[in-house]
Amino acid sequence: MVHLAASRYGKDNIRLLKVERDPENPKLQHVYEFTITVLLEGDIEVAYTKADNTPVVTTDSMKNTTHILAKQNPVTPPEVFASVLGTHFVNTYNHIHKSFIHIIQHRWTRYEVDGKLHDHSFIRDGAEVRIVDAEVHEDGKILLKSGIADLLVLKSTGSAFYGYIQDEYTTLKETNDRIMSTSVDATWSWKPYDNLDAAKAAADSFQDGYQNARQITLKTFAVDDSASVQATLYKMCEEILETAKDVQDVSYALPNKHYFEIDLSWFHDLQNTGKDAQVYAPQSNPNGLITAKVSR
Ligand code: AZA
Repeated sequence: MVHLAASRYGKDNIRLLKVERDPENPKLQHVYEFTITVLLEGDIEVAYTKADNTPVVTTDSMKNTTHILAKQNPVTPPEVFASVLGTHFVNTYNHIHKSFIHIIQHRWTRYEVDGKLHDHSFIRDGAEVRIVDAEVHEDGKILLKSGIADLLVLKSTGSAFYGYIQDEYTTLKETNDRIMSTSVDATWSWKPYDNLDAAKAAADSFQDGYQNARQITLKTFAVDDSASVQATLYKMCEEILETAKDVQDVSYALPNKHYFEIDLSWFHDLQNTGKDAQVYAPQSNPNGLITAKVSR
């Protein structure tokens, strides 16, 4: 005898771009581009087990709903829009008990023309994205996680790595000066919100939380005299938790993007290692992957 142990369904890769006209200056426009996933949970078992579509909110309707609510509501901060969208599904359909909204916000950064930020022109300055995950329960409770992904950084000095286990498997040389590079994937969880109004009231915290986490990540990466990716990661988490009081925990996943020194001494004794290292070999794989979650 088998049974449906878990089920959740919805629409993935819902894409939208919203233009908002600035209320103070009609010529000034703001743009927000999202890729959204909507998933629903509830009394939907018969759709799987009995071929009965009666309880099915179609995934096409989820896409339509996302577009309509984006037109009717502000879409920033994305934490609030995710909460609005998730709340809609659990409030509209009695048999839907939980909704899960994942938003990826793509970068469109206003750029300068003749020394002045342009009113309606933007540049995609990197692959970095802002992430939001909302889990909305039918009693109104909202669990939110925010994050940054694909933020690629590199420092050319200020990173060491020594003191690790030396045994018969070890070939890695200790170093007190190496290149450090990673693609930052950071997530921070907010304290639970009782309902949509409570999440809306925290809108400024979400914006500040994102700006602070990004700035702390970039600054700590640059200024920390790094003993390891692990040690630098922990300092980032500590500082975010110190700054954002409503954040419960912070997680990072940092791939260690290795750049290896190249020994060129075979060529007329050309010195290119240690203090003389200048030309490095970027490695694609394998790579280290350092992860942690730090809580209060
Ligand atoms: N942490 C680092 O920062 N660098 C490394 C590791 C590690 O665990 N292992 N090899 N290189």
